[in-house]
Amino acid sequence: MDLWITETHEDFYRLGLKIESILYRERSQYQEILLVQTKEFGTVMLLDGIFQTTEKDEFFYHEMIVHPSLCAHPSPKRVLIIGGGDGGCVREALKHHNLDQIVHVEIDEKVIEASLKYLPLHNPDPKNEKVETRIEDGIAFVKNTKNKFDVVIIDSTDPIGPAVGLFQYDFYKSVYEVLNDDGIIVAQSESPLFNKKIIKSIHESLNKIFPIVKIYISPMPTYPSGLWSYTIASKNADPIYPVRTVEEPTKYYSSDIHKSSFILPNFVKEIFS
Ligand code: AG3
Repeated sequence: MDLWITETHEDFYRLGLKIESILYRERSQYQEILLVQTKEFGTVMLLDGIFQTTEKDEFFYHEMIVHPSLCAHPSPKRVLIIGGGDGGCVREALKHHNLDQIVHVEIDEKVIEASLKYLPLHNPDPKNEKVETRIEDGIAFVKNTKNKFDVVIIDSTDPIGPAVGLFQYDFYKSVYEVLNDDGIIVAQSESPLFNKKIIKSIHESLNKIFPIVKIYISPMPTYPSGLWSYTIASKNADPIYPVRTVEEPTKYYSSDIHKSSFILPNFVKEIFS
């Protein structure tokens, strides 16, 4: 008998992977956490039935949400990562050796626990002393912290439930306040084919706050439509230009990919017209 795990997008699109076993299934205070073993995609994590990460294709997403901001910033030292309890963004950020500190704020402790156990690829060095992990609501954290950051990375789930606030003006405004003068924020911003309204609204909110707002794209096979977007806003440097490189190997990101990911097909440009 074949067993498949699927994510259904609205009522017209379904993504599925054949599974070999269920590794972990638990309802936390916030969501249903499911980790499954698949044949081709390795370990896969879903939250409330939505694909979050797979061992096979996570590098597209994690490299592309992390490196453009860090390579466009002239000298990033302190990074804040909100969400991303699987650890993939932290792993990529640690490839920038000149960072002094990475503060990782995740609301759901159970996601971190399950990922440390079943997704070691995402968490090669969970004890790294540069990383401070906090189990906390990211929105409350940016509102209350006295610390400043050079880059803020929002690795959120889709804008449903507790993540809704991470897509709103008030939150971006608080992020602006915690960013230093050259600060850059980047957020995963959903599918350019299926989520035009969300992308437009993120862009409009950030545009009211930051002088420079851009969108870039990359493939992402296990997210709806297979094409993903990231919205990046900067206080100073134009994020389309890499001014630094990553100190460790990457599978998708390079300086050329950085530049090319900001070159948009017409149907994406039209979202903003
Ligand atoms: N963050 C979730 C991206 C959104 C995926 N959406 C979807 N499949 N409908 C991913 C967490 C990875 N660190």
